[in-house]
Amino acid sequence: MASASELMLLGTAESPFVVRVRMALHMKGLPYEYLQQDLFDKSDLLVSSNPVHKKVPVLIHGGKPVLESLAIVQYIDEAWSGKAATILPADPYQRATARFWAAYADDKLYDAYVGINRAVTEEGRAAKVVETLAAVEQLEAAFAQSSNGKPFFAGNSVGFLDLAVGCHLFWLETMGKMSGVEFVDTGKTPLLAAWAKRFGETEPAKQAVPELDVVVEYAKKRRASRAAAAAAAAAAATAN
Ligand SMILES: N[C@@H](CCC(=O)N[C@@H](CS)C(=O)NCC(=O)O)C(=O)O
Repeated sequence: MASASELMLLGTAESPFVVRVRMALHMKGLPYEYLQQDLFDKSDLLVSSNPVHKKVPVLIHGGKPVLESLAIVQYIDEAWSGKAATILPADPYQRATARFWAAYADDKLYDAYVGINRAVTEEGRAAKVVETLAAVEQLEAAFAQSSNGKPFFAGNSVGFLDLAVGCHLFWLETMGKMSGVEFVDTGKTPLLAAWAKRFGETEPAKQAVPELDVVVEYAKKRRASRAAAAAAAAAAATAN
């Protein structure tokens, strides 16, 4: 049994990758100490624990850092295998498929929706909206295949892929609010829309997902600072 001092999580409230780990810790009923990080002024602990990427989340278990959110979720599942339900599927083929779609969510979906906020032109933003919608449509098909008519990606209860995709939902909602687009739409992606609602009502999601207004404010600030940096760079280029 872990104690909070034995298990520490370095994170930020708005990071989907941190939310994913918090949901896994909640599923296993593990107490932990949460250390909020400032990514604009990184702590010595963050830099020394993750010297390669200097990113959150970092899980520190008994003084040893565990890195990369998907690897951390798998570590939690394996290190506390006897505690609560398992997170990864038992079947090797299902595990491999779940890992494939988890990687898809991080590579394609995350990249697309984050790109909406990072774009500095309307054209760039529109292109990323299209990419996000396409990624969500792929995940609709993945849900149909993985859930096999059951309520969650993992079947009757929340599992690895639910956490892997579910941690991105609040950002899709945030980007949806800011762009006026319903990314997980009951008409176009009905299975995913019903799952998203169901997933949002589960305890792991309720415990870990931040308030939408807070995330919208955060995203607006990030967008404004990027726009200001792009304008300053353009002005400097004209002056030279
Ligand atoms: N693939 C990593 C992604 C982690 C990541 O991108 N974290 C962001 C916050 S959402 C971060 O720490 N960024 C700080 C930086 O890039 O300097 C994971 O799954 O853990």
